[in-house]
Amino acid sequence: MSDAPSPPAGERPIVVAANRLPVMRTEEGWAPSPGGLVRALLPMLRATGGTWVGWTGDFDDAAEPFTVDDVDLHPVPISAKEVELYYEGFSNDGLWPLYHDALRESTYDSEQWDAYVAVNERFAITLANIAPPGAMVWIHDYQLQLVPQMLRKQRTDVTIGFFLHIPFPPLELFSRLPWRDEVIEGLLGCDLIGFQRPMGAANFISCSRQFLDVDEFDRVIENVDHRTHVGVFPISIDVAEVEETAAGRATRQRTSQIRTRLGDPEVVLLGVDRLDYTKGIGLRLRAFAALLESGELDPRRHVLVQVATPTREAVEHYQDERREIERLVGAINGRYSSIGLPVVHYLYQTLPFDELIALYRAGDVMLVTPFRDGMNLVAKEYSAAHIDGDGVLVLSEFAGAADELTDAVLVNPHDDLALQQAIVTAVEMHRHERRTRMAALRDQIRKSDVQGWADRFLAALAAAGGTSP
Ligand code: ADQ
Repeated sequence: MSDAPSPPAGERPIVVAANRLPVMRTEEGWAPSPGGLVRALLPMLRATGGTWVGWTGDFDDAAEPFTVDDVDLHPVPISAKEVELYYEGFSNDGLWPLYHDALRESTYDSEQWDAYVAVNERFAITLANIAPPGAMVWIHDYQLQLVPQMLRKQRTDVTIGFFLHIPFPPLELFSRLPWRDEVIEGLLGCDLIGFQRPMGAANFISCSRQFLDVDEFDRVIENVDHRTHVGVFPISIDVAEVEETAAGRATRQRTSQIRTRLGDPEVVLLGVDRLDYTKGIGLRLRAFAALLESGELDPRRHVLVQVATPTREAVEHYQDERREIERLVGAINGRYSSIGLPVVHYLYQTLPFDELIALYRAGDVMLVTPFRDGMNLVAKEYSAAHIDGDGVLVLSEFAGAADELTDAVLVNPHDDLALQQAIVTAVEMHRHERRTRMAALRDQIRKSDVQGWADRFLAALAAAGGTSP
């Protein structure tokens, strides 16, 4: 415990906590994981001498702190049993479906909850032990919602921020959670909580009022002796990195090679998602099949590439979803493909970043049709990759990205006829309209990249710290 005075904001050390450390094992040792979040936060940690706290991904890994690219990493050990109960169980089979419109039934299990509490406590203890005096601690996502209050009880000198990457559900759904009071109380240990959309912030405020009877005015919650600011910070991507990769010669060559391998179709439709039931992959396949059946799409002119990243394979809802998607792909190909020319190209794989960007460039129409999504970075990456100024984005209204990307073809994915119509609109869109819309999408994305997002969050966090009575 430290009572040392806080250094001024801007010079304050930052400690990030997330379920996973931002690194992966390679043959040469540890390397930074791909992704905009890691690229945005690592330079900041390097500059402030900060630390990232998280799990290495190996069971029971009680490794000593280590350094990658001059950033200090502090492992939190998690056992195989805890991964099953805290991560696959409570986080991904309890909270994940509940926070995504209860699209699947949640498991509420007290043994899983106990593991969630235990792992959150371990993170809080680690943070309390290592955070320098007056540090800003930035905790990420639904796996760690209890950490803020647990940490505040041990360290009053640090400023605590939390960002929820997924939606926060409405009161009617959140009320189902047997440990709803504990989760709200956990989060109210923060000085600042950030959400992707205004809706998430509003839902959290109404749940806090309902279950903890707190006062709130102008997105500031008063809870006994502490003030929590609530804000909206839509996350973004590393625009420059996507644009540079998209402009590279290797990418251009790969893009034209991909189109040739697909049989030089007139229109390449594309889907890129983790294989998650929230992403609406099945829905999209059914809409594509219906349009082939009605003749509005032609298998010789229109092909669909669907990349589905393996994810959470130990969770039953994910196994069911994979079976259903693979059954649909098989059925569509069986009916509409010809020898050597499948109409759906399905990859159940994690791809290198360059390959993903080449695919984005090869896609004339990008289908992003989640039932519910915190933001959806694929929609932003696709638009940023289209440096040629062409391409059409079909985007679900239920993705956070729809608040900003209003020049996409927006669609309610629950309405199957509307989804089919949106696909036809995208495929038939006149070149002039395509280019106008894509220019507007790209302007919008350039205005707020992931570095700006992190800067805005940290500035708001610094301002929120010390405002409690
Ligand atoms: P996710 O649900 O994982 O993220 P998304 O925002 O689309 O969804 O991010 C996926 C990332 O994985 C993208 O950067 C994409 O490039 C990458 N990716 C997808 N498929 C891939 C593949 N086959 N190979 C390699 N990379 C692949 C959660 C929330 C989102 C929120 C983000 C960030 O669910 O709503 O936008 O966090 O806050």
